[in-house]
Amino acid sequence: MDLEQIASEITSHQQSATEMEKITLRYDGLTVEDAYEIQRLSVASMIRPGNSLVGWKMGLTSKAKQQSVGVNEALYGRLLASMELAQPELSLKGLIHPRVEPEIAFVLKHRLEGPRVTPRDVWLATECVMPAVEVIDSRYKNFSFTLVDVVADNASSAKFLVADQAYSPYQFRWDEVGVVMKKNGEVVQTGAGAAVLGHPVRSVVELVHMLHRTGHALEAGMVVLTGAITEAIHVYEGDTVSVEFDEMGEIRLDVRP
Ligand code: OOG
Ligand code: MG
Repeated sequence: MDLEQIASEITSHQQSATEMEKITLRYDGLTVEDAYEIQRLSVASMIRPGNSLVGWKMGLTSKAKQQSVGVNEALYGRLLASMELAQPELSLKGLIHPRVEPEIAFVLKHRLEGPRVTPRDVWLATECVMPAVEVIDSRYKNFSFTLVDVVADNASSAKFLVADQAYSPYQFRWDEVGVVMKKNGEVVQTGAGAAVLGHPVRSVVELVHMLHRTGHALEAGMVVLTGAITEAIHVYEGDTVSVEFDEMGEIRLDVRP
């Protein structure tokens, strides 16, 4: 199978914001390893000066998310500089059917790599922890996919926004941090950090282990989105989403045409 060919097909759908059929309907026998290679090739083709790899995201680390998409395994994706929102405004240009989800982000000060990293290693390597929201946007019709499809599509990565304020890793119990997501003033989702593999630090541990299998590592300065705490909600033009993180204020996102 020509993984390069599949990767360039997916890249073009990501760049033109057009839906596609699941690749698993058209290519038989693709493995999860193939899918990660497709993801690597596709994202590599978008890297250029000014659009570097700035971090990684974990996904499907909570039961709520796994159930809503019908995939029972965690996965990871790559974050490029161009995905980071500079302002709390989301333009629908370049997106298909975006959804917003609350996340906790880790920012690293040291490299992390290897098959036996522990939460302790993660704390030693973490500069700060920050509230964040991710905007996901599957390129597949109806946001419907298998694990192989979604991994190849860079884990539905589209945009992300990290809060202005950073916190010491030790300032809060990140598993006990409560989150309330509102859309146009109405509560639409609630959750707590523990929804993410029991504790968001576990998500970073798992990411390092998964990356090790393909010889990758987390570099100093990188951001890690640890995975949605609640289900993701669809957003449309004119919506305002606010996510309140206990004792850390809120992140607001205005959805524009
Ligand atoms: C896959 C990406 C999931 C998360 O935080 O769980 C994800 C999807 O739901 O489209 O980003
Ligand atoms: Mg996410």
